[in-house]
Amino acid sequence: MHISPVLWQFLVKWLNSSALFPREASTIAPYADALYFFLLTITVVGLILVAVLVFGFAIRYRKERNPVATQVEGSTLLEATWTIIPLALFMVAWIWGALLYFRIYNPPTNAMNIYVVGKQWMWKAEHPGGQHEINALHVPTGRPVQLTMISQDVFHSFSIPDFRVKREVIPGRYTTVWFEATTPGTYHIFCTQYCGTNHSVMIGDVTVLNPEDYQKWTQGSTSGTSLSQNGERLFASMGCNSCHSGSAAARGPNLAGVYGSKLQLSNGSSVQVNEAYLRDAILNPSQHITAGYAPIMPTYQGQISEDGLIDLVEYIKSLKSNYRVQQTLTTSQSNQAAPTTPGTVNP
Ligand code: HEC
Ligand SMILES: [Cu+2]
Repeated sequence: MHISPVLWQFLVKWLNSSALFPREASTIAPYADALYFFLLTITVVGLILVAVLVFGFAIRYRKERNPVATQVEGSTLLEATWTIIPLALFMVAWIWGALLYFRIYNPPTNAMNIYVVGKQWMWKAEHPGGQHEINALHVPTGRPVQLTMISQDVFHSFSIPDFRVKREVIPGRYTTVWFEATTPGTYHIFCTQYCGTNHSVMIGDVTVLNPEDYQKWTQGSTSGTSLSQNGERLFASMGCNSCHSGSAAARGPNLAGVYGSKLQLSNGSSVQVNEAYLRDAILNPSQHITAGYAPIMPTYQGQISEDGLIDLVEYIKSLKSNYRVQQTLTTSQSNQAAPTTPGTVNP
C-alpha cells in the first residue's frame, strides 16, 4: 500500500483546503492520519469488493439463466483464504494502532509541563513560570509539551483537532496528553464532551510560536510569581510547614526530593511519586500512609482549589535538597504584595 509522496502531499493539501480535514500541525498528526487512511482504504476496498460481487453474481446467476443452483460443498482453500487475509489485515491494524497508542501516551522525558484546568465553561492554562491564560494556550514549536489536566466540576474533554490530540478532563484526577507543535499559527481548542448549557462556547485558541517569539511571550505575560512561589506561600498559610518544616524533629516527612522518588508506604507497598500522587496525598492522606509516620495529617478536601493544589504540587516538585520553609505568613509577606491567600477555596 504505497502512495507516492507527491500524491500524498497533494491529497493532504486538498483535504486541508477543503475544510473537511483538520490541518496537520503536530509531529503525531501525520502518523495518526496514515493509520486513518489505511483503515479508510481497507474499508472502501472491502465495500467495493462486496458491492461488486453482490451485483455481479445477482446478474450473472439470475433466475432466467440458472434456474437451479449448483451447491458447492465446502472448499478448504476458500475458507483459509477468507480467514487468513482479514486476519492479516486486522493484525496489521492492531499492531500499527498499538505502536501509535504507545507513542501518543508516553510523553518524551524532556517535555515541558503546562497545567490545564477545565470548568464550566472555560479552559484555564497555568504555566510553571506563572503565566495564566483563559481559553488560550501559547506553546513553542519544536518542543514536546505535556498537559496535566483536571476538571473543577464535571467531565470535559480537551481536543486540538489540528494536533490530533484529545483527552478526557475529569474531576478529581489528573490526566495527561502531549504533543509537539510543528507549524506556527492559531488552532482551535474544543471541549468534546457535552458538559452543560454553554458547552458549545467552551472553546479557545492555541497559539503556536517559534522559540524566539515564545520566549518573548513568556517574559511579557508572566504574573510575576511562578506557580511554585504561589505554592510556597500557600504552604505557609495553610500550616503545612508546621509539620513539614524539613527538620529531623518535624512530625511530617521532609518533602525535599520526594517528587519522582519511590516512596515506601506503611502497608508494605511502594509508589512512584508523581503529580497525581502529591495531589492525592494532600486530599486523602489517610489512603496511603508513608512508612514510619503516624497518620496525623489532616485532609484538605474542600479547602484548596484545583489551582491552589497545582501551586502546592509545583512547590513540592521544586524542593530538591533541603529546604527552609517560611515560618509565618507575616514574615513571608513582608516583601510580597499578596494580601489574600492565593488558591484557597472561597466559601
Ligand atoms: C499535622 C501535621 C501535618 C500537616 C499540617 C500536614 N502534613 Fe503532610 N504529612 C504529615 C505526615 C505525618 C505525613 C506522612 C504520613 C502520611 O502519609 O499521611 C505527611 C505526608 C505528606 C505527603 C506525602 C509525601 C511524603 O513524603 O510522605 C505530602 C505530599 C504532604 N504530606 C503534603 C502536605 C501539605 C501540602 C500540607 C499542607 C496543605 C500538609 N502536608 C500538611 C503531616 C502533616
Ligand atoms: Cu466542557
